[in-house]
Amino acid sequence: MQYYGPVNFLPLDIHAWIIASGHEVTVEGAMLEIVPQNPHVGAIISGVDVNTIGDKDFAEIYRAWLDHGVICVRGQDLDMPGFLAYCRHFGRVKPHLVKRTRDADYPDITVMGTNKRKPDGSLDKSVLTRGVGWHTDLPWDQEICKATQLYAVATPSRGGDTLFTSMYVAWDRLPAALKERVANLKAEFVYGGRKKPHDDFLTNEDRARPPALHPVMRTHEETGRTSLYVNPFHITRIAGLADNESDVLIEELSSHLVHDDAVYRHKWQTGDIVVWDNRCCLHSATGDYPPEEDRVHWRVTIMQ
Ligand SMILES: O=C(O)CCC(=O)C(=O)O
Ligand SMILES: [Fe+2]
Repeated sequence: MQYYGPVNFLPLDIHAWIIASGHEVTVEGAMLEIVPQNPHVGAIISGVDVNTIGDKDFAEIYRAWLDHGVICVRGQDLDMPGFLAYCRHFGRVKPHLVKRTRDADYPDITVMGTNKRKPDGSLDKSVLTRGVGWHTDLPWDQEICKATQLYAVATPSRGGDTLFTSMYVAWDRLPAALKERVANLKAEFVYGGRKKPHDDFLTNEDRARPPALHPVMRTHEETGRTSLYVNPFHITRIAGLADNESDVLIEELSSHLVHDDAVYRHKWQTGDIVVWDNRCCLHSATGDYPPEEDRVHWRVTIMQ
């Protein structure tokens, strides 16, 4: 059987029948299928090869990304130049502050999950737990980091998922008094925050960087929506408050960040490209995969 038209416009029962009957579906024209994973955050996209993507398909992907905050484009076969070319559709790429995990030939790409063993053979936990804990990427940079894009090169047999949540939801559900209190406040961020996890990824010079200051309530440059911009991982203090007051407010805000019904858990498949919007989403690696198995991603940072 051949069906000529977009798969996602098929009535559900016909679609199910085509899949169940094992008939090949030939589709001409728009082939993108966008399947939301949660009412607030996350969508999975299939039916596109990003190596040869045209403007129309990219515009649809970009729109879906703004709408869902996080999208996964499934089943991609990329080399590093191809991945970078696709990333540049989203914006300007910037090499990550952590130099020791940059790829030697393509320093705009960070390679995550390799070199898990120290010279003495013991496990380097900082590699396994990189990204564990709710955070946005690069809030410690003065420039706003628009997006992070990960390409799955190797996926473990179990564990190693990534969690995402919406900071639009966190803002919308914040008690009115708290909204009013933080509306004009700014937060200070440094790499690793107060607890300094993963500090050993940095050079001394990087450790000495001054904190970056960003508004706690932010308006998204493209969607116009309001979100909460704090994370317990990288924040050091709320500017202008006494230490104790700042700590209490950080704790209070942190307790309002994650709502279970607004969490998307991404289960990786090799060939997935996942891109998230750091302006309105938090993410956390789960880090719970067998350490003897490979979980490798190429990672690119995209600035506003
Ligand atoms: O490995 C992951 O699941 C996410 C790691 C992370 O936080 C990042 O790449 O920014
Ligand atoms: Fe991250």
